[in-house]
Amino acid sequence: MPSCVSLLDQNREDAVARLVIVSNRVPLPSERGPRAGGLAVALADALRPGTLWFGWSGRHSGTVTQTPYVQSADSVTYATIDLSEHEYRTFYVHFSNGSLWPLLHFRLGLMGYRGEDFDGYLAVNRRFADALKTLLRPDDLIWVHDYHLFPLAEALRELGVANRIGFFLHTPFVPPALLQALPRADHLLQAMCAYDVVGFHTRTYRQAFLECVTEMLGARADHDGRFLYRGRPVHAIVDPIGIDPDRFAANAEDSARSMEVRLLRESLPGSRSLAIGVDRLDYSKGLANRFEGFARLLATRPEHRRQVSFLQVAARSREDIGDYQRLRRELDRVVGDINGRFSEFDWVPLRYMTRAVRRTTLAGFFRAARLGVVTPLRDGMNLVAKEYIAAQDPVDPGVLILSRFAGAADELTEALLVNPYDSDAIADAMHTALTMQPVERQERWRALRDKVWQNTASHYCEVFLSHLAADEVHPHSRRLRAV
Ligand code: ADQ
Repeated sequence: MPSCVSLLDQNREDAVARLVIVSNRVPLPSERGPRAGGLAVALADALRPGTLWFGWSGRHSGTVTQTPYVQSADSVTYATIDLSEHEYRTFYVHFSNGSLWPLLHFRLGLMGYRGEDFDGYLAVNRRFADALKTLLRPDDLIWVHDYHLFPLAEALRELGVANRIGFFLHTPFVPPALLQALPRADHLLQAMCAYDVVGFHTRTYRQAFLECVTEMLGARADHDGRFLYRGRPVHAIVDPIGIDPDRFAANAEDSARSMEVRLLRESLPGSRSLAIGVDRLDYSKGLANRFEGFARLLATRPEHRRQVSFLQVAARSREDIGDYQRLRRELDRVVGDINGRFSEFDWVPLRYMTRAVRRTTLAGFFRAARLGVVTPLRDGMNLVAKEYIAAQDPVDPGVLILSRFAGAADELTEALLVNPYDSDAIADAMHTALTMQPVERQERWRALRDKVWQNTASHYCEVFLSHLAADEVHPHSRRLRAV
């Protein structure tokens, strides 16, 4: 499979186009330790030498400078800027994570909105554009990631940047009835039309975007997701993200011999099975509902008591945000209730850790688990589902329980699909998984394995960049109805 960079070489006749990745947070090489976050993980798998990665450093303070701070590692250049305290609050805490994140996960009840935060969001996008422009070359291909940066292309275009700019949304996209609940949503939607390519994980999200574009902006797309807005062609594509399954599978096999995995196995005496959940600590991940489902299993099918232990690894995230602090307190309470109710002196049903774990160790944990429980209430894709499949032992694979509201459910149809709001359904799926015969486990796993090895991180990258590099003079653009 060609790397991102070699692919760019093939598609550009003139010169080697440099790839410029822009995301809110930049995973700086100087930051050690495990990362919990799908974007960082997926792009790290696909990153190649020569790339420039630009974004926020993660620092926020009273004094900020406009000149990006530049560092390099493994032939990749990382350029970052700091945010002021005010920018951090308005752009990151309030608008990106207090308005857009809940909205895009269908949680209108959690969506806050203040005009000053929206203004702060636009201002930071303009500042990103100003700083990035100083680093750009005319033939760079610019690939922007996620909801923090919807207006970045518009800000770059205002500065005269004519490069090809693509955008990929890692969350779901919502239909017009929901999007319109956000004040000034039409401004955001118009800004998205300043990109040349706009990518989504699933057909459903792309369809929702195109419906918004039609209903709110009056533009009509062709069957391939192409439309014209104010004279500019835009191409909405479907490009499901994946992982590097070979590497993850190798990690899982290696780490099966590690101290951590040995200790984990030793903590499961006799025939006791392990169920595992691994998530960022986020209300979209449905952790309380998942734990209720496990409690229903223990309550309604007592034969599983002492026979299964649930390990939940929930890396703390966005701790400055009130909704996340409340979630943490709620989960502490739910876990305490369940363990108080069902524990025996030599068995604790639910083990709950709120920190990140090294990826290699996680891979070994996944391999040791008979059940992978991935039940978000909404999720753009969910890479943990794919990692769990990649980590399994082909001879004795475990069973994936997957929310039908994760983007991954579109592909991974041989998993046990559940409604994550239904604790009885989760309990039933756990029972089915715990009693499933090896032949059925193998059949399901083989089908899932093929899919995980098909849509990998490099394939995702290759598809997106081939559209970004090659769409330029697509014949369809000329036939589209102008708006
Ligand atoms: P996330 O919401 O961060 O990503 P996800 O896709 O599950 O969700 O990726 C999480 C990544 O972080 C996985 O690689 C996982 O192994 C790792 N991780 C999670 N918890 C961890 C822990 N405790 N310790 C160590 N590592 C941990 C967003 C969207 C998703 C979308 C991705 C990629 O919300 O829907 O799949 O981007 O597009």
